[in-house]
Amino acid sequence: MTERTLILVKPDGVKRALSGEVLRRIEAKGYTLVAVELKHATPELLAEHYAEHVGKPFYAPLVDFMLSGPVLAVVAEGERVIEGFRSLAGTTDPTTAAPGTIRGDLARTWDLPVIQNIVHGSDSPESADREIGIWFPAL
Ligand SMILES: Nc1nc2c(ncn2[C@@H]2O[C@H](COP(=O)(O)OP(=O)(O)O)[C@@H](O)[C@H]2O)c(=O)[nH]1
Ligand SMILES: [Mg+2]
Repeated sequence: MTERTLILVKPDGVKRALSGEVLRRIEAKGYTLVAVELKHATPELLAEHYAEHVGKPFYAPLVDFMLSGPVLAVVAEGERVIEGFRSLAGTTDPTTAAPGTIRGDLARTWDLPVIQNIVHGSDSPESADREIGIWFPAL
């Protein structure tokens, strides 16, 4: 079943010039790019995007981090792309993310309390629909 997912190259990835590397891995896996746009988040947009995390101890540092520079917003399409991209991304903590994954290969902890892990990927079809609507309302 073909589906779509929302991927973000977070400000750390854009600053470190890894946007192309992330796009390369998405395409090399065989997924199709549907939309790619450099955007600046806002506090309001992030409160929607990270609704499940509002109020958690790491929410404020996470928002500061996500506002610290542009993000590359991407919609990718393919068979089971939601799970597939999460697998390409690796686990949340980049220190222990598996080598071979984007986070495992390219990210590490620089300055807590922010976990800088290069990418975001939707975690379910419901999240993907919701997040694509937030970042690309015209799609
Ligand atoms: N400092 C800190 N940041 C976190 C923590 N958990 C999550 N984050 C950050 O918040 C983002 C969203 O968290 P989550 O949805 O759980 O992880 P993801 O789906 O793997 O990105 C993560 O990618 C991290 O950047 C935490 O325990 N501490
Ligand atoms: Mg998540």
